[in-house]
Amino acid sequence: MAVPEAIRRRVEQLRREIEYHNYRYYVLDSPVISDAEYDALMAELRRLEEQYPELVTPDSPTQRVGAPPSEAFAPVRHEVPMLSLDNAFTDEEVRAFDRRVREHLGVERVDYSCEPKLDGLAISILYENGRLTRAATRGDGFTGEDVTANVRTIRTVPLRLLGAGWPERFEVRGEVFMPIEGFERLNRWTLRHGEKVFANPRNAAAGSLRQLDPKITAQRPLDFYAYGHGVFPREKLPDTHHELLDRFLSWGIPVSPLREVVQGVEGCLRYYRRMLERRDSLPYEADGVVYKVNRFQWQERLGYTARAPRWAVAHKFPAHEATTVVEAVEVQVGRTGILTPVAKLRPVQVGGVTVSSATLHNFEEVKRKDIRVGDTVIVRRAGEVIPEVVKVIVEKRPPDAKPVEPPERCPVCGAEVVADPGGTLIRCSGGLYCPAQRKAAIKHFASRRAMDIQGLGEKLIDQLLEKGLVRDVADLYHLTAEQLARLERMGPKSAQNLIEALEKSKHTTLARFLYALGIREVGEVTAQILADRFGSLERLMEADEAELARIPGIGPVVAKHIVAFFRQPHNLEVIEKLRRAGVHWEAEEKAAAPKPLAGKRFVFTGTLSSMSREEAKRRVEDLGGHVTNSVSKKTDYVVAGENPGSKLDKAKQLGVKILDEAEFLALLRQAGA
Ligand code: D41
Repeated sequence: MAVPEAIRRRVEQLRREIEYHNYRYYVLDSPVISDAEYDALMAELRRLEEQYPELVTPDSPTQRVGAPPSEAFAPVRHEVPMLSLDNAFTDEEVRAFDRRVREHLGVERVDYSCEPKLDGLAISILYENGRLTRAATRGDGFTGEDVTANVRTIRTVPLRLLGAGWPERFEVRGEVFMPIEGFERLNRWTLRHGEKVFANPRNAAAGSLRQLDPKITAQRPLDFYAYGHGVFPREKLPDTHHELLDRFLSWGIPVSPLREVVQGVEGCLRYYRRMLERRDSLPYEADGVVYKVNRFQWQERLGYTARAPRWAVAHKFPAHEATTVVEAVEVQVGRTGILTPVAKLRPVQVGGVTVSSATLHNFEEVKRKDIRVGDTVIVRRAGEVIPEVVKVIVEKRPPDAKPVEPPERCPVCGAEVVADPGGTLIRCSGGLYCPAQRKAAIKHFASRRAMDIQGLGEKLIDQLLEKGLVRDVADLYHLTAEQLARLERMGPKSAQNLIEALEKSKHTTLARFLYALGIREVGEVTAQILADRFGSLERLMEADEAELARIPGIGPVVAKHIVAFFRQPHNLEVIEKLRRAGVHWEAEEKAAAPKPLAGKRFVFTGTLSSMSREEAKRRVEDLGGHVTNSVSKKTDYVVAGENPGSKLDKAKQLGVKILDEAEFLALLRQAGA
């Protein structure tokens, strides 16, 4: 059957596109599409070539393992080719892989060795008589580049092996990668020194390893995990992949601490789900997990296709990056007046979530990345952070793309825009006269951890401000059920509920009240420290900068903001109005009780067997401590119960003190609860 002309043309077009993207990625280190889009192009080409084998040519991108090596480093011919890995994107594809493996071997069940798939670059390291003698990149799988001098600078890669029993001559294969923290530090540095920032840790690792001056590589925070072998005498191999990795470790070669042997495909899929959950708290980027038939004998029976082993597959996580178009840039006014540019995007799926806007952080960032309206951009959503624009694909810029200028006046109230003393930020000078700031202030005041006014949402606040029913937070307490019932989407019942919620919120604590006021830099924990220290609002309002700055955990900047806040006549008026409306808190007796956990920040993860999460939270708070939801460098303790989640990983990563349930109970007892 003749191949339709349209198919012929499409195949040619796919090849040309893929070749171009290979060049952008491998030679220029500057891709213009995301990995997921590249994978999709390759998958389409492979599918068409499978359907019409007569179209396959030796120079098709599907017929080679990677990209050509570049000229700068001496070429190294791999004695054992460095194959690539097949990808699976769905559970179904993984099940099909497992089925093929079992049918080929004629067995019921296979044990797989699983490990995270690090997003770095593959290298092969040769050890001779226990010494590192050569290291090479993967290149096109057959010929790589000699990067020995650079790999020698990676501190975790042993130059001499430990222990005993290693073969006289063998190769370790693994991934060189850059941990996220080091990547961010590196980018802050390159930014300050006016150098090019790296789009992601993978590019940073590749760029660092391919430095012509190893002194530069030595300053880069590179790390390495081994995941396999190249040259290796058959008779010295253990029975399984997992045992080989254990041996590597005993010789001082780092391997992933998350590697695991599982039974059958269901074990693989469970491993995948666990790793996907932990993905965001890992100290490095992982773009999936890899399953390998554990038994070497079985690996040998399965063998290889032209491209990849039949005994291994990479199960990819949803992509972190996608390309889309910037349709507009809006300016948001925050509670403290900071103007933040936000890109409105043509909606796109990123990592399993639809993304339609991305923060641009500040106008300096917009200028640095040269983001214009109409540009095609790569967006990225990693970890728990807000989506970001990584870079512009300048090649796709339409002629009428519009540059983004920082506004000279606040887009909401028209007040003059002033530069923040820090430099990068700009701020609306309208203060509480700016409706946007007023709205944000009211929203903050009503929020759950502040005055906790249930039912007072953003839409309602909009209406109250528009109709002039509320100008400041104190006006909330003068609203009547009749006024509320007349608003859109409100009936007599919800109006009455809101009045009751307002009434209930009047009874609060000094810490919550201070937090609700929205003083700059005074978050929940600082508010608690102030409440504990001063016991009353009056005492706090009398304190001067020096006294405040002496308090542990406060500092001079916060002290300045507190004093400035209480000097504003408008703020004093609002506070007075709030108290007249009946806002009150437990007085000083309780504040005077001892607070042995004052200022300490706790995070809970997992289930406690002796008490509920609420109970634990209350007991910590009664002792002056504070409970937050996410782990940061400021966290003092992470309490881990049964089945802890990713917060535990994060705590380990940041070196935060971890308490098990018994230790937590001991701490409470010691503190006198
Ligand atoms: O973490 C990785 N990126 C990783 C890559 C891994 N954990 N295991 C891998 N295993 C292999 C085989 C099965 C061929 C030994 C790999 C790769 N290959 C690989 N990385 C780049 C190309 C191939």
